[in-house]
Amino acid sequence: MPPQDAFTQAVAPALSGVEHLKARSRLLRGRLAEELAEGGSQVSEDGYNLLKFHGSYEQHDRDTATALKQRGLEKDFSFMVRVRMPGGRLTAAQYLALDELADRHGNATLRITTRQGIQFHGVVKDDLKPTIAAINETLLTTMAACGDVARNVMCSPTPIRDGVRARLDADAARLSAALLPQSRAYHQIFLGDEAADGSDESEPLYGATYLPRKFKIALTIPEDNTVDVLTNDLGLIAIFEGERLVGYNVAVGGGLGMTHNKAGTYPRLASLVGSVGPDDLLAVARAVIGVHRDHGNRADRKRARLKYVVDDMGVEWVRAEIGRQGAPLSPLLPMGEFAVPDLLGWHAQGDGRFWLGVPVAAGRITGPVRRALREAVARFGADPVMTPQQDVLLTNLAAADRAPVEALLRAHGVDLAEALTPFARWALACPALPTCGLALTEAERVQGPIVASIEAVLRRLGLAEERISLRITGCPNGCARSYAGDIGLVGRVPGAYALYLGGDFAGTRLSFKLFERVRQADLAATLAPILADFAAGRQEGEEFGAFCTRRGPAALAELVSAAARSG
Ligand code: SRM
Ligand code: SF4
Repeated sequence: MPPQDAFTQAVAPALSGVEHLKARSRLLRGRLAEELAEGGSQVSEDGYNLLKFHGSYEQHDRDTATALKQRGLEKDFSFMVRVRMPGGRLTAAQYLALDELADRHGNATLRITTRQGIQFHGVVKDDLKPTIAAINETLLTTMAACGDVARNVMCSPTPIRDGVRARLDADAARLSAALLPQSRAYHQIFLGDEAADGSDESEPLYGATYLPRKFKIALTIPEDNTVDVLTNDLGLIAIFEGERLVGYNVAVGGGLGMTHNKAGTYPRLASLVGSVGPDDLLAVARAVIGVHRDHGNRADRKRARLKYVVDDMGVEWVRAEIGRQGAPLSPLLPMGEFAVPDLLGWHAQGDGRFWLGVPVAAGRITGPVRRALREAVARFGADPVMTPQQDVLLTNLAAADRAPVEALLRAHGVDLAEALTPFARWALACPALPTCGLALTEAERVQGPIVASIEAVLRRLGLAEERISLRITGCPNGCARSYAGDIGLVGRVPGAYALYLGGDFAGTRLSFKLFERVRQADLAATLAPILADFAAGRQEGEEFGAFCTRRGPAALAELVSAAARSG
């Protein structure tokens, strides 16, 4: 934190409770070790907030909460545990270990996250330490997977074996390692390192109160914006000439979370502010983190993300401040347009081996899909990569393995990419109910029926092969990046969604809200006249999001009203 004089201290708004907690936590320790050793199924509020920094959230099963309360019983508490794994990469052995852990301590599912992580749900309090210790034994960590720090670093998942991807992978791993907190609290609390008592520790980058809020980084190349780079606090776009890295274009201040009816909270795409050279990656990441650390709002957590600093202080100021923080920016490097490749199905890696992209509905690896993936990874040694589209790529497969891998997946009844319409392939949904404490509506559990109802309209209109992205979230926080796709459904009240349209497939334009509340049962009928107008009146090569933006909200709303009047 910058030094504060008496005047700024007197007029500065009160720090939020979480700021006080971090300050007195002895670098993320608090009473967590004691609380985890005590009985019961929950942790205290302080414990809840500190646990996030170690990669876990206390949750309860919202399906059973009311019935349990009526019977005078405690809610069904458990913990979500999130694995930090830059670029979504796992070895076959790591995947199998995580899969086994899902049975031993979780709810027998693995959940691929929209940031290429893996989550366990349903871990009871007594199992939290053994779960985290077991994850560490696989050489993965949950440290800083959540909390007011730099989270899992996203990276282009495309497993092409060339110098470009090798450099990106190495950069993502380097960034992730360099930005971990230095506190050994995690080792003391979860890994039994008694010597790590904090007496000789400091946090040179974050400081004792860490960041005002979460901080997200994605690294990619323009040809692969599957990571939605501009929705991150810091987007790094590597520019190559052939396989020679020229430098990184730097985008700051992306973020999607907002609160219904809270003015001054909104989604924002990151602003491109300049570039740095090939050796300045860590310096620029530390500098942008420094801007957030020193200037982010520590009084109101709903306005604490870096995006609000960028808007409140202005892009020019932020650019200069990044320089003052140690990473002077050069002008932007020329770059091509963003594109989003389709990674599902079979692809050559470029080294004589192949990957198979397997669709996983809403990222939930469960039932037959889970059994099939486990068997394919165990028998063929495929190293899995988690994608930002919540799918899994089975990589490093030999040509001779292609037919047996496919046969194995089919034998388990897994739908391969070609069995799905583009609409189903590109749909995302956040977990929402029953685990997410913030969910206002369902998301993951209604993805299937919502996709099916809109698919029927697309088929009728001859649009079944059209690439249109659908993103469903159970609240306005935007965990499935609902404001950055063609169609966004944002949970409003139980059974009803705000409808957003007009984002683009490449991730360069946010959508606009067309309707405040549409009942789930009415979604397909509401979209039908708009899709019909698109089918009839689109311009050459125009995508659905671009069409919606060109027509504008008033004209689209009128189409829906006219259809209602006539029908
Ligand atoms: Fe998220 C909070 C799940 C990606 C914005 N998010 C949550 C919590 C932890 C709920 C809570 O605070 O109690 C959710 C846990 C649900 C559960 O049962 O598991 C949750 N977020 C997820 C995941 C699992 C969704 C998914 O479908 O995969 C994603 C985990 C990513 C990871 O591996 O780290 C996830 N969350 C995102 C994204 C997308 C992204 O980063 O690419 C966003 C929008 C981008 C952004 O950060 O603005 C996102 N999550 C939020 C927010 C809003 C933050 C804000 O600035 O207002 C919250 C609420 C909060 O932080 O207070 C939130
Ligand atoms: Fe929960 Fe809302 Fe995020 Fe969905 S978008 S996981 S409901 S916080």
